[in-house]
Amino acid sequence: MKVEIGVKALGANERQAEANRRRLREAGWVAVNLLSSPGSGKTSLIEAALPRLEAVCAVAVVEGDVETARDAERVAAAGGRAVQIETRGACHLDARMVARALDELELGRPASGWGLLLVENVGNLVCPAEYLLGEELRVVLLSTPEGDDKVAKYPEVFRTADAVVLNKMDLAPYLDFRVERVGRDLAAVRPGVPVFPLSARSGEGVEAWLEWLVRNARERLELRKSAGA
Ligand SMILES: Nc1nc2c(ncn2[C@@H]2O[C@H](COP(=O)(O)OP(=O)(O)OP(=O)(O)O)[C@@H](O)[C@H]2O)c(=O)[nH]1
Ligand SMILES: [Mg+2]
Repeated sequence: MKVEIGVKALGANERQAEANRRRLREAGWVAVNLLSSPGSGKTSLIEAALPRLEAVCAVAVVEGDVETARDAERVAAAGGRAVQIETRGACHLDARMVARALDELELGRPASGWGLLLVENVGNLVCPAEYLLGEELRVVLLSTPEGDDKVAKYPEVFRTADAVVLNKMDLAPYLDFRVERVGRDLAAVRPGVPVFPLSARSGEGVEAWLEWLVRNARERLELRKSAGA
């Protein structure tokens, strides 16, 4: 019985996620789900990316946290447009929460032709993996202080990643984080996934990730347009 209820809830979430995706696509927006443990640097990466992205397309941000609007405030202070979802205990965002955030954002068709919606999930390497939000792309972050064994220990979230960011590379000289070990573990759970070592703090490596993000987001949008989906 428990299992059935769980399957039903996930089914309802998938339908809402598909509705979110359609709604976004019709307005010319592509959503990117950013997932990681608490403190890996999701908000820092958004802050670093904002000025560069805004030169290319429209950008809006949905912030997910258990409590506080601090991340949305950080994004707003960096000049971004952001809404905060407080899950009040839930360890992940779901598609309904994102639908409400979309109501609040009232995203219209951007003057630049298209827009990127960056969705920062609740910091957690397990629960968010199962819940589609309406995203076209998933980016999973892992930061050097967390250790290089996390892909092997928490494979599920990495199995769904379109790209993996290795953040806080500026700290790597002080830690025993082996990029090769992460690469080996990723080859087992998500062969071929692109990996971007970078530092949101220094900015080193951020450009390469942004180039990938913009190219892939545009491709997804074009693909769906031509498929009429
Ligand atoms: N040295 C270093 N510190 C970083 C880097 N990126 C983020 N930090 C620091 O790591 C801490 C957490 O960063 P956040 O961006 O808040 O992390 P987050 O993933 O958004 O955290 P939650 O929203 O709580 O899940 C902050 O003190 C950042 O300044 C980096 O590239 N290098
Ligand atoms: Mg954050």
